[in-house]
Amino acid sequence: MRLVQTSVLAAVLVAVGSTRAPRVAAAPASAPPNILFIMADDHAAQAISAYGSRLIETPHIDRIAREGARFDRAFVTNSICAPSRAVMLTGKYSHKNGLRDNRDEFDGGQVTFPKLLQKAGYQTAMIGKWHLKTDPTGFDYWKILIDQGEYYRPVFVENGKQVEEPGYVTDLITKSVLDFLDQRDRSRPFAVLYHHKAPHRNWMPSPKHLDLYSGRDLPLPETFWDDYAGRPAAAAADMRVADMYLSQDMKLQEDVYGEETGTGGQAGYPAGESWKRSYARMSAEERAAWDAHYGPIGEEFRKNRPTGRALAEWKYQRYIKDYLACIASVDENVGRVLDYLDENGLAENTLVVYTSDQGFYLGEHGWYDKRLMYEESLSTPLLVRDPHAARRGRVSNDLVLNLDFAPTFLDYAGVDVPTDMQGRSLRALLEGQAPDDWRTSLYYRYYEFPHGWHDVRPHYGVRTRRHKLIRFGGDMDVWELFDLEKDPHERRNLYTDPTYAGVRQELHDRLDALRRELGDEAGFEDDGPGGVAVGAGAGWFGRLRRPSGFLSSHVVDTDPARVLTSTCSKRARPQ
Ligand SMILES: [Ca+2]
Repeated sequence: MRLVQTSVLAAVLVAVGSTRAPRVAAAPASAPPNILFIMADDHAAQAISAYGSRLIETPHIDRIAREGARFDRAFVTNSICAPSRAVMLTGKYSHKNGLRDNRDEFDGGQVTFPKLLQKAGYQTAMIGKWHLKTDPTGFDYWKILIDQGEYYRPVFVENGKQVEEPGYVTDLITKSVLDFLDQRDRSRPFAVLYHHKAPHRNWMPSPKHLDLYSGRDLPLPETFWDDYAGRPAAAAADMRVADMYLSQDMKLQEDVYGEETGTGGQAGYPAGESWKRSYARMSAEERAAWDAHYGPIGEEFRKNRPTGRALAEWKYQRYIKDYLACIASVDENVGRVLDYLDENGLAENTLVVYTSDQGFYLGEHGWYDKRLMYEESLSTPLLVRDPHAARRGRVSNDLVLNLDFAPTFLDYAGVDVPTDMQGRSLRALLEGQAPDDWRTSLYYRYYEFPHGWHDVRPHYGVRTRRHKLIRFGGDMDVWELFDLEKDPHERRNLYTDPTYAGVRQELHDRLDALRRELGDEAGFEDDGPGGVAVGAGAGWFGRLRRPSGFLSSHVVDTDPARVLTSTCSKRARPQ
């Protein structure tokens, strides 16, 4: 398997190298920097020690902050997987790039930063989680997981061909990145998108990290038992830790848990079946390690079966430990790649970015998942190491967005940023010179409703440095206003508080202005799948496209024999 895979990669690189005339000089002193864009999936800043995590040490990820810069106010424009990725690729909001929620397909015909880098002479690669349904475009080499991908024995699509690889996904994605770097065209700079699946639900750790948190419990977040008073959309969201599946999320076997004790985000989803498929992907050796770890947990659960609050808190411990153990693998693998850059003389001219596609709830407000415009999911970790920056360890408090990534990469590469990109390069901020006209507020919009999962109402809003105004739609019309300085956990909705009347008006004006400037004046009535045109899609993923009108497009199973039936199922996997 490994030999076959390596030879495919080598063939691709040789073919590409022989047909493309490099336009960028390779002289190290003045050459444009290489770009290593590392992204994890659902990795909250609360689980990075550079951000002061009280849950985990992430020494390798921290290195990027220590030797580069940390952004403390980095946010996304639409807090969900595929839309966030589309924003990063295009530098445009969801209503402009056409991918508003996970049901939409990415129009690969549009301008993206990898395409522009490739045109400027970069060798471009996309390795890991892609999740945009249509085939990647703008890459010399791509090797992506199908849909959400699997933690064990994942199936990749490598430049259009399926390859199943034994082992653990985070290690395998890293191995592919190192293979690419080893075999790259050394006459050109590279731009590698190194995108992990982890720590996405259902948080399956590597065998080597299963016991990382055994024998100790982690602190419950202050807002775990939030009553959602004054926030009906929060109360209606189906993403509570208390409702997680005992099978798919907690990894208990059916003979132990008997019946599920919560909706898990979608009542009636056959979580037990899904869990059996994930478990079956492991080798005998991997399964033995898993059984050794989860067997005693299941036995204890069977003996002292918790209920009510105790069950919710038990689920939180199970959830957070597995989530963090997945991050331990990500951190270790980021270290492998940083070491590779060092050992191969590449660190001195490689821009390294570490981020996530959005933040995540680690029990705050009683939740897991993302989507909402509240701080934990609106924000995202962002660490950037510019090897040429004058100062190390810089911390930025400027309001930055995932919208800014594409202009930033282009700026560093010396490529003109298209005028219709809506973000701004972060380069000046990284050099400690925030422009006077840097943004003081940001616009957010979430679309995915009704969807079948999580019941988060569509909403849009504005966040300034201190306040936030949100409007929820769908089957409700509710406004929320928060004072982030006095109420950082966003528990007091001040929208009707007379002392905030002036602030409320200012925020309304700001929101209206942003919607006008950004060209998004559509109301909630225009939401829904199929509302925007998509092109391309004629590639590998195009062949798997669902018939229109289905609730979800998520592939349940990556077994090629079953994949076509699975895409037509309404039973998407937990997302
Ligand atoms: Ca995600």
